[in-house]
Amino acid sequence: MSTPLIEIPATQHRIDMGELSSYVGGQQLTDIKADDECVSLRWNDASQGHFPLLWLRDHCPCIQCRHPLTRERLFVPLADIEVAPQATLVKGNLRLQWADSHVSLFDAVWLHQRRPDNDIDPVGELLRIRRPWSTNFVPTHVLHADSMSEEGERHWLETLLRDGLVLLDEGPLADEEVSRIARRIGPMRASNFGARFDVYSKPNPNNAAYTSIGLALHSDLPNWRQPPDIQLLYCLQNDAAGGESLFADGFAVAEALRQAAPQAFRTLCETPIDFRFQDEEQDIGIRAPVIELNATGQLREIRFSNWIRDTLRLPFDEISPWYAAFRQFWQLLHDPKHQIELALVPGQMAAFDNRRVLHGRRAFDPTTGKRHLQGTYLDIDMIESRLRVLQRNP
Ligand SMILES: O=C(O)CCC(=O)C(=O)O
Ligand SMILES: [Fe+2]
Ligand SMILES: [Zn+2]
Repeated sequence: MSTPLIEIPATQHRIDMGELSSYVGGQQLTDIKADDECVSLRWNDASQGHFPLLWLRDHCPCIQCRHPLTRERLFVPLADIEVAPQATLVKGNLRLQWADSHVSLFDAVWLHQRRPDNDIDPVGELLRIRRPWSTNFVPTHVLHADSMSEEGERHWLETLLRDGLVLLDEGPLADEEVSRIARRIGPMRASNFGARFDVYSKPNPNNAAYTSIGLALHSDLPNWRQPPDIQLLYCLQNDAAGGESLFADGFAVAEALRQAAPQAFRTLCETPIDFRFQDEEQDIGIRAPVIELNATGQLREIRFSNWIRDTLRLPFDEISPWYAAFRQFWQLLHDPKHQIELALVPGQMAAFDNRRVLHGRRAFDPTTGKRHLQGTYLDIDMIESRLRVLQRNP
């Protein structure tokens, strides 16, 4: 893991304390040059950086430019800066005195990490590393007890981002443990099923999950504009016959579809369809494609749930091709080469990326025993946030 980004508050703190020595073990500045466009810096590891004047002025960490308590920016960069500041080295760090005599002190390591064209954000990097499942993918298991240490927590969250699925093993058989795990990371993302939901067969179900029927691979809440990013499913009881869990990497399978049947792939990307949930109190719907790409053609999200697909409202000529494309994607997803199956044991929790990895379960027989899962959702922002916080003390 690379060095975490040091933050403005840390810089500010050291500057306030008059400690302008560089971050322990970090780079120091050796050469500085300022003109009326930019400040050019060289560090003792021979790296260089060029910083436009307005960028530096905008990032001044002093307490007039950043709120001393909230650390948020106060300075507003509206006027261009066209006069070279006086630049001096102070114990390997940078001091700038601007034409209006405002003084900015910058930490050498802070600048090094943020030099233009060399932008790194270790957690951002991590998010870009999504490793598609191979055909013999086996999910990583982390012991619940290990996930309680900072290192173990980092490991399971990083695995979750990388693989889109991770299992926590041997947790307590305790009501609400899923909520405690979630809250360590961030607020639970509520939906029309509540912030924390129980999955067992209920007398008057408003959702297929609350019956004992099998659930084909699906994503949760594709009928929402912003479906939940991360789902946690914690097993408390599972001794009914059946009820095995199913998972497939929707992104890996969509890529396989793109290769094998490009026209079907395009149809699923380019055809918005309706998803809708209705019960006594709610009617939540959205029109969106099954496969969504970003501006550069990379996969952004899969929306897939056959039971909350609404009426297929398409022009006559598009209906048959859409069903054909859907069928091809369905068959690939449920191909044993892509779909994995496992039986959750009590005390075990699956965490998965609901917008990438599809989940399902085999039917179970409620007359043979009890099956009870507790679930909740989290925003991926909270996973990233937690990882950044954990990285502050590597
Ligand atoms: O019963 C299960 O294993 C999964 C239920 C489900 O799909 C859900 O709670 O979202
Ligand atoms: Fe589900
Ligand atoms: Zn300032």
